[in-house]
Amino acid sequence: MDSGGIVISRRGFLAGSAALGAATALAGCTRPSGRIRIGFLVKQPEEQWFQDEWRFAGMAARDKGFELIRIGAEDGDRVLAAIDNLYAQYAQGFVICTPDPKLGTAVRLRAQANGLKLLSVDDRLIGPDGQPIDSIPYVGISAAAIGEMAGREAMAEARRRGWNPAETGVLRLAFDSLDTGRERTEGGVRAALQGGILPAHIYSAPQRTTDTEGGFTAADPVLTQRQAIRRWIILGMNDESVLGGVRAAEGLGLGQDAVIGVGIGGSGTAEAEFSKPQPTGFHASVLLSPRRHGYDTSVMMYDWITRNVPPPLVTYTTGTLMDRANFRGLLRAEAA
Ligand code: FCA
Repeated sequence: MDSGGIVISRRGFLAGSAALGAATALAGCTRPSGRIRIGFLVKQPEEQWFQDEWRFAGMAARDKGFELIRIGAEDGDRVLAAIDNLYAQYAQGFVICTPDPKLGTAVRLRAQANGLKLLSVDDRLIGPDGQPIDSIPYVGISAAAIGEMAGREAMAEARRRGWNPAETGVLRLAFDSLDTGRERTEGGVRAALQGGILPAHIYSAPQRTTDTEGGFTAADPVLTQRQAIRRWIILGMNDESVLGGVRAAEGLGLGQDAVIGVGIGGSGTAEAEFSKPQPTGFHASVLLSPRRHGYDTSVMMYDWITRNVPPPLVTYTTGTLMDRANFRGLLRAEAA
């Protein structure tokens, strides 16, 4: 790990190289402006959830008067380069949803070497032993409870439709390398089993990516192989994954009346689906709070930097069931 002396000489080096372009821009350790700068790194900047997190972080920046530096970092190299960059831009801390939890130690060391405070959101950073790094504050969803909520709603809808659980299959779009992903879908499966689905009718489809394409590509071969099952519940770690499964089912002739997909997220992906004039197999979602994950995390970081109040080590957030009937009201309330 870098010593304090090395950190100072890094600042001197950076100031020196910047001075080639702008002689007076940076001088030693003084900041070009007195404003607080906070980075917000996300793993999938094109996903609606992360756009929403950034939007709410931007509101916090406006309310508190700090500068927000938004960075999309889709792999480890970019994360580490981004942390160096934040240092070069005189940021004092950052919030991160990592592209890979296994970067935990590297991210922690790089933040420390650059004197940056670090808070992780959504996906928890893990250490070499595979366990969460407890010393890094984390804000994430109550994954198991929210997954169970999705599974319970799917079973309730199956009952409303008069489906026989013994003839219903559950497609679990699985991204088990991510703890929050595994806990969500395992929770969903638990609720399905409690509702009478046969253990032999739980089919896991491993995803390579957690976007709609990843969900589609994982679901398609499993549904193709199991054409004897004509009624499906589709669960996954987020709306995009479940939507991919729903689209794959449609491609095999399994439409709204044969599919009950319940996602997790509730942002633009679910909203677009619920806004269609005809219902699809994407039945419901659990609405998460991008305000709590974007606004509140940024304010926690701001308070840590300006008042030396460290965030709680772990914060779990809840979700609300959202469907075609209530989505407009719920989204209005979240945006207010
Ligand atoms: C993870 C998922 C996102 C979102 C977030 C809360 O990062 O990849 O889709 O569900 O947790």
